[in-house]
Amino acid sequence: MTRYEEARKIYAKYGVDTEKALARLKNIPISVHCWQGDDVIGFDGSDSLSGGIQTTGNYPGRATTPEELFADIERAFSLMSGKKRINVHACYALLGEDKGKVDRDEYEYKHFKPWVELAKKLGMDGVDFNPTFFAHPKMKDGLSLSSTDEETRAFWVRHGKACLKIAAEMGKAMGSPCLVNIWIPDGYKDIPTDRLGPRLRLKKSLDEILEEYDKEWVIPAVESKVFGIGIESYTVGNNEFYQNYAAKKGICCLLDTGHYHPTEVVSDKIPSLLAFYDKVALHVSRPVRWDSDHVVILDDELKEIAKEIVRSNADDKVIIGLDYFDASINRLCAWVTGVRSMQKALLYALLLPNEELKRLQNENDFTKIMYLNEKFKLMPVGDVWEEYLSRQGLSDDWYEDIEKFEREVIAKRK
Ligand code: RNT
Ligand code: ZN
Repeated sequence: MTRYEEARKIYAKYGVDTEKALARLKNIPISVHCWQGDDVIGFDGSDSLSGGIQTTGNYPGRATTPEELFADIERAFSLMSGKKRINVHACYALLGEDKGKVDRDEYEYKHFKPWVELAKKLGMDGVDFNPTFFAHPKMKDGLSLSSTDEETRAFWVRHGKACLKIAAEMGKAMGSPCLVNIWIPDGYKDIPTDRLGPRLRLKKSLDEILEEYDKEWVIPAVESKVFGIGIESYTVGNNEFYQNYAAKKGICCLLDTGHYHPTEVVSDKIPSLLAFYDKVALHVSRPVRWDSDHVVILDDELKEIAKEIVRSNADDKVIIGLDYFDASINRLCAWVTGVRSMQKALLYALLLPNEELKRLQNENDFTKIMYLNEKFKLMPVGDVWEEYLSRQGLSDDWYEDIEKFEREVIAKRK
């Protein structure tokens, strides 16, 4: 008997069907962020990051051209399993001869077509998109959509509108709706004297951006945050602002796991939002003491998030995207580790006796819940994971591939 067959029997004893879990896991898409590959720099002219977010580390071989980033993505994706999407930021426009001539408010689908072609070539499920409201000279005093300067505000509104148009084309081309996530860094380093004004300006800007968009192919979302580096005292787009905005507007909330207070968890927010929203989007990240965007690993909170998705039967409702950027280690390894960790967490959750656990809660039997929870921590989930990978021609021994790519490609970069 193989290890998988043995594991299957062990799980079956508790009424857990491993085959069902494997089939479900394969169909849960993960949107992989393009920005882990080049430390969030992009191709449209910026050479450093701003907006209160920061990459740390100097690992050699960062992709500095579209060719390099595409090659890295192709190699990294070859080590990832299941359904995947690519999440692209507007600063990753391939401007070609338009470079220096068109600004972010004039970007068009043609500047992103190569991304769609890459997604198709690699058999991806879809493409997601983000306007880039940072690392750009048109940010005025650190503000974009909430700027008091009408010219600045209008520029960023035009950027948002342009992105929604591009996203509609992306969605159509892929035959899968495109999530467009709006995150802005706007805020103040020190205590503001007007907290309402900037929020009203942001609301007005969002209304203008969302005036018109393709409802069939675009899913707009808004991402809140507590603070950024250098923007510690006040964030215009905080949680209350965006959650109310999204509810009133009938759009989606995006929860970034690094964007809440340290003891607050996103796992508990998912079912609360599902009670009101058709869809909830995630940026799965790993905050270490702050919104540090460490690589996602299989930790307790990731498992809790996965449990909420699985137990709410929200495979199609929770849009899982990753958002981290570690510049201190091999960037491909970072990518693959995050995707695999998310999937391992989902598999772990799928292999729990969820129906029984729910029944026990309703019967107030927390003694048995504790017993089962602890028991299932050491069940042979690893053997089921290996089976999942091997059915897709992959294995859990993938480090050599990374070493090979490091030797043959990364080490040769200037
Ligand atoms: C920043 C937000 C935002 C960015 C990306 C690059 O704190 O998490 O989502 O990380 O858009
Ligand atoms: Zn995020």
